Amino acid sequence: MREQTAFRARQTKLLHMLKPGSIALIPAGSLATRSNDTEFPFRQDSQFKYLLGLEEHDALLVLSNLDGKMRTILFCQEKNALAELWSGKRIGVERAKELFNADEAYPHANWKEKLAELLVGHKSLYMDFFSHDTFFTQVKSLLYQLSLTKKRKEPSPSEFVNLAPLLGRLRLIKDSNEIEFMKRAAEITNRAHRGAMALAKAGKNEKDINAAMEYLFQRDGGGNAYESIVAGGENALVLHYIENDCALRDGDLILIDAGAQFNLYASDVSRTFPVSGKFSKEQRELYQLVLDAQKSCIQMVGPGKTLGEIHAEAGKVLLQGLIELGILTGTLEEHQKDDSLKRYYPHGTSHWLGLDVHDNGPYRDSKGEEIGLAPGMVLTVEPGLYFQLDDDTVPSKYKGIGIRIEDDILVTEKGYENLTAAIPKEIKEVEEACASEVTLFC
Ligand SMILES: [Mn+2]
Repeated sequence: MREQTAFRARQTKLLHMLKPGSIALIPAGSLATRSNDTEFPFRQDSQFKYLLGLEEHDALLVLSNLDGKMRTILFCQEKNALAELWSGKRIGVERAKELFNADEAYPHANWKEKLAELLVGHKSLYMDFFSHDTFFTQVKSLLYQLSLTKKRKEPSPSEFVNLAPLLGRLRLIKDSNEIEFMKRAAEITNRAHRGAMALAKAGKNEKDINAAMEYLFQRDGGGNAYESIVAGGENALVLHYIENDCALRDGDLILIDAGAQFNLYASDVSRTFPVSGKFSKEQRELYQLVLDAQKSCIQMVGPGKTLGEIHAEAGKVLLQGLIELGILTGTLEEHQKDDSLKRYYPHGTSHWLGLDVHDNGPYRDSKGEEIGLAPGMVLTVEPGLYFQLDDDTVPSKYKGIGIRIEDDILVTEKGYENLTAAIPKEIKEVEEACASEVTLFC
């Protein structure tokens, strides 16, 4: 029940962000065709999910702020025995109204007629114009029809505002329910990464590890939050490698970027460990450097800090280490100026995390300034180093090595809480986890 209260609280917050005389439309996700008449498993739209816990497609949430009255109006599928026989239970209009404490609820089948009535009287319409194209086209046609009735006394929407930035701002700060879900996702991810460390060895394939992690994600939660990256050896040099089908070799590292979701809330974790269970000297040198950078960045997290400052810290530690290892010559300042690190570290250090693995929160405010961290925000910290095989600036002993270490960090009043701290990352812990046994089916 606590979660229902949270949905209502989020709707109210959003309603207060709308100009008086406004209506906001938030459609549920749609089914996506996989091939011919089969579909991908349904995944609820994140904006809709944030505002309402209904797990169904063919639904629409309407928020109205008119004449000082705030109303929540819900459209969803009607009960239908035959349809439910094929596709599963539906909550039904009456139960949904009650469960989600909506002011009004209507069958989704005739949403267009009812929405045309509801739109009248509102001056502004808020929706996410960059997704739900079909829905947008249908709404546009309703608005056009309404605009033709020029002699009607009440207005129809003639001002259109993008809803996504408003929801993005709200979604930046997680409430206690969301934090709880993200902690559950982190626990599942911990079990899966530990499983992967224990299972990986020469003779196994990336797909064995991928499938084992997928099983653990599904057993304990809601599957993966994104396509897992299980990259042995030089496959780690492809940042978004998802083929996951090569044999694992002794002497190689394996980079795994994989996270579970729980109640659609994502975790996003990378670990890199030796297939043999023991780091070589070169692997250890580079791994320790990435780990030092990651820990130094995490320690910075706290209210007021920015992702830019965190990224700069990662760059500083990595550059300093590369100079010490003799991979780079020259001074730290010179390399900071030339951005020479980009060659070995081409991605950012952090992104927002939440219902979307790259959560849709803004990174800059209306003045173009970087958003400062505040309690309740969740970000990743994921520095890495990647040494391409054909890069002649790299000593050959380091070529082909790719390392990334990533944790999920919650900003708190005093600093931070590392949600994924239980997943081994110190060299000793990682080697111990690699040497341990795992029982998958228990
Ligand atoms: Mn990430």
